[in-house]
Amino acid sequence: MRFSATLAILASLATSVTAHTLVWGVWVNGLDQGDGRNIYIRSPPNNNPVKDLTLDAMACNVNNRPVPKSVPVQVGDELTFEWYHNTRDDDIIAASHHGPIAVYVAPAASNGTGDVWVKIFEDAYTDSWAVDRLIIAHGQHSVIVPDLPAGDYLFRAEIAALHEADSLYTQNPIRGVQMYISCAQITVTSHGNETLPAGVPFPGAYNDTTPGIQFNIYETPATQYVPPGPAVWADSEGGSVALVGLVDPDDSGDSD
Ligand SMILES: *[C@@H]1O[C@H](CO)[C@@H](O)[C@H](O)[C@H]1NC(C)=O
Ligand SMILES: *[C@@H]1O[C@H](CO)[C@@H](O)[C@H](O)[C@H]1NC(C)=O
Ligand SMILES: *[C@@H]1O[C@H](CO)[C@@H](O)[C@H](O)[C@H]1NC(C)=O
Ligand SMILES: [Cu+2]
Repeated sequence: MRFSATLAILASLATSVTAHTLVWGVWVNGLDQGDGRNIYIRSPPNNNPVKDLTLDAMACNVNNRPVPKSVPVQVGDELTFEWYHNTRDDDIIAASHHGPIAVYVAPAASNGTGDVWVKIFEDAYTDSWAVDRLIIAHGQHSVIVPDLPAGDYLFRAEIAALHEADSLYTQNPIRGVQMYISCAQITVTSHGNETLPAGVPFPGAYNDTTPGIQFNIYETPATQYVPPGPAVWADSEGGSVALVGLVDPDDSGDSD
């Protein structure tokens, strides 16, 4: 047991340098919305994780600035994020990077600053880790657009990779949970009737003592894992970690 746990840790170390992930774009109701990088995704310059939980990058990664477009959706639409590793529709993320996936939403006017982030989706472990199923799903996971007032929003997808989360970054900066964060600019064009409640701040919502930040996936049963952050907003409409559409091979050769 101890021996295999050590092997697993070594394996995770061997792959952790390169096998990161980032978002290529989104789909709406199963329709590919095209390459979103630096267009409607506030893309970081590379696929590295955020590990210091106190950084501004906890909101929308390291390159949080307005990008030219915003993807129109209506309340009830299925909005799908598509992650990739180096090239679209590749191995997505290292298989070692087990962990939960969450989606938050905030008004775009906030720029992600303040108590604005409302959790609308969470999937941690159900028979397997959400990330394991993300790999099978070609990097795709979805939310149903909640009943929001018309307007501009940031939809923030978050993967917490736990392969080195037995340590805290503040105690050992070469280890610690790896946060993969991507903000998409989304415009809700229909007129919902709910009011978005107050949310949590990023940075701020997660710290070293937040449940789910320090966790040893090699020794503690995954069923005991509690993902970080607030409860999912009661008026959210759910989502899934599942394939919604196969990438057209003509569009998949693009690398970054
Ligand atoms: C948005 O927030 C980022 C930090 O996450 C900051 O660097 C940037 O200047 C802000 N932009 C605006 C327009 O407030
Ligand atoms: C909001 O309420 C109006 C009036 O009751 C209704 O027509 C509309 O369908 C509602 N919008 C949604 C998204 O439920
Ligand atoms: C850390 O986060 C938890 C919520 O997970 C919060 O209750 C606690 O006050 C935070 N601690 C600090 C020092 O901010
Ligand atoms: Cu990685």
